[in-house]
Amino acid sequence: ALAARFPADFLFGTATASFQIEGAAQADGRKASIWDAFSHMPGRVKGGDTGDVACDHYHKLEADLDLMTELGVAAYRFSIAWPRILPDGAGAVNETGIGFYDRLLDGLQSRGVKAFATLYHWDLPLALMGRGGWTDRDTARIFADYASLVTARLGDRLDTIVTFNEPWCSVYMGHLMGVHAPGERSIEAAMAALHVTNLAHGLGVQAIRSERPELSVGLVLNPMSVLPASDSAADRGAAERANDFHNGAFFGPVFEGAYPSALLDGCPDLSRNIQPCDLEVINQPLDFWGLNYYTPMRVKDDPSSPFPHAGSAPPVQPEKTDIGWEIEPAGLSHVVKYLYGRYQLPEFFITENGAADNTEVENGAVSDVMRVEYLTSHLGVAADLIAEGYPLKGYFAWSLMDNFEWAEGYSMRFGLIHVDYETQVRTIKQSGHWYTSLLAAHAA
Ligand code: GCO
Repeated sequence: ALAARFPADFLFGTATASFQIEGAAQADGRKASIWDAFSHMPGRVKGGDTGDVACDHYHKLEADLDLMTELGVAAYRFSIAWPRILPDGAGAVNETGIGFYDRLLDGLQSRGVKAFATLYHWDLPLALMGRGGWTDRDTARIFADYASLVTARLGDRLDTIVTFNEPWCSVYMGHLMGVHAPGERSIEAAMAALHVTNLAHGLGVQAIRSERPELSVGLVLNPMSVLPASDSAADRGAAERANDFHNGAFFGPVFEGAYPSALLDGCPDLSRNIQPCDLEVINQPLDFWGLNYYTPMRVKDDPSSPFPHAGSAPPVQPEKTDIGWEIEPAGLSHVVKYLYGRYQLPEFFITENGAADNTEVENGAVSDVMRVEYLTSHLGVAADLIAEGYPLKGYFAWSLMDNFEWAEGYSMRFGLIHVDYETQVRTIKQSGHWYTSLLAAHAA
């Protein structure tokens, strides 16, 4: 059975992010983040959806914690809304905002659920955007102050802390592709944001460690599982460059203290952001890292496009999730093997994995069979990786409940629990019940 393939101390959990679930956008002193601003701009988010109410988790905290108990998860991965506790990004602390996370952590502790916190899951205080946001070097220092504050005030009840969630998305989707906040489309901005984000990670780790040296610190990345469209030398070259651009841009500085030379050559805007000693700061030893995996990236050589000169190639597997992403569990083992072959990495958790399956409630139940199959096949690969000796310590299903799926708004449902956005009624889906049985079998 699947459950028996995971060691006794393997952690099973679920994950969420503040902006995607909390709502209460103006409650108790919270101010706007770049995602509040972006989602309120016409045409940015499908259906004009915003995070104003989301799952109203801010007001439904206790009931949502009880749902975690009902699911039987051993760990919960969530993020802290920076603009809730430091509404202007820096300066005055909003005690009511901290109070929310106090209640969350106390609630997890009393239920025996481990707390995995992320400092930054994309909700930059809007006040900091006025100074350039992630393209402004000062933001890295300000982030470190925020990291110190959280560690000092909440760190005693955290099992782990993570600086950034998927900086690939906040850097490239936010500054190069323009589909996420702040919606910029510029390689110059993206290269500045890349370096400032990496620097903020390094300064953040230092700040956390000086506040609470015993706290386990990590970084959550969404490395691309880059698969060449063919075996030709040209497509394999494209895959290598795509690895440098999408993965090396983060793994290089964080784990080796250097950007890939092909990236420095291919994106000359990067170098001018780098100051002496930055790479030493970025290259902090980490206790663990988190891997988010959904789908592979297939590439073919495309000399006419900008660096990394890699065009996207069509999917190979016929099945897709409702968001249109190819279902390819082998991509998970591919990326893990590639990364552990290429870098010196500490132990890791799968911090996100899941499927958009928009099955609705019918007669009080949600038969999300595709999600169950998706989770089963990917957990099978996770178990194979453990059997092969990779240091995988836990798995977090994305997501605890349906939520604000960024540019897709509420149209894409990733939850183990269904949310009716009209009534805020929660219904545990078939996948949720399936996860509960898996966890029970594992505990036994
Ligand atoms: C993340 C993710 C989540 C998404 C999930 C499905 O990057 O951590 O973007 O916030 O909801 O990946 O797309």
